[in-house]
Amino acid sequence: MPEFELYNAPQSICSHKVRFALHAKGQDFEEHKLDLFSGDQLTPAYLAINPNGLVPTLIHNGANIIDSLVIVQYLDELLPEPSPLVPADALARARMRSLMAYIDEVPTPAVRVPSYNMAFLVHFQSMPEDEFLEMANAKPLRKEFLLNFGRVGFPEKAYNEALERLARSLVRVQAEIEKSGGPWFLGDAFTIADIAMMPVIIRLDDLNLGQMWDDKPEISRWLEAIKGHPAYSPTFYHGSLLTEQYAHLRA
Ligand SMILES: N[C@@H](CCC(=O)N[C@@H](CS)C(=O)NCC(=O)O)C(=O)O
Repeated sequence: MPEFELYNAPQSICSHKVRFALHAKGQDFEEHKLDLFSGDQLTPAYLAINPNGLVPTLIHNGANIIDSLVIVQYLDELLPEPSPLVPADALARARMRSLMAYIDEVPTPAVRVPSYNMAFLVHFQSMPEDEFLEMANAKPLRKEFLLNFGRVGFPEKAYNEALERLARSLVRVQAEIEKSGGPWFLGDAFTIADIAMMPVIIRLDDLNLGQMWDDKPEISRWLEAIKGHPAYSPTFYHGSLLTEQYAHLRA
């Protein structure tokens, strides 16, 4: 049995965080890819290791750990050297965690709205109503989210609100980089706060919304630094970006 197994999905933003952390740690793992549109995350066998019915789940020596940022923190506690992902100073650690909490509360849920409307809608549009309701009702955490999405997409008001929240998040992280002097959110040290925001910015870029930070060179530089990190390429293997699957996004 491999020491680490990761149940995840190639395009899932939460999976990106864990894959990035595993690669940043130089840790081998066996990857299991779930098809989230076929409901692989809702089978009894998967719910037994992740009762939230979401990816990712890390299995370490047979024990399951769920929730992406919990997993990343677990990996860092287990494998702190040579490149710890948390600052040594307690105050800096608190600042990192405040930022992680903000990212988990504001931009991470918000980016799901354009993702679903612009890319994932095609999976649901042609689904018969009873099949759609059955899938939505089976979701332990995302039932209401999917029902609100329907098979037609989130309404314009919800879409605009999500983009507005994302725009405010960009202002917030730009301010963090300015305050710390960069290149990372907390200055010289690359931390879990950077990993938390990384898939949100990559997703916006992937959805052709990169113009949202045209006036924020700090974010462009941060994104270039992320793309230059050795963990980036193995994390974003072919098929991890939406533009690699959905031709209409490549326009
Ligand atoms: N807080 C969780 C959220 C996980 C999550 O939302 N995963 C999404 C993919 S990014 C998922 O599994 N979606 C499947 C579904 O909605 O049924 C984490 O960070 O791991």
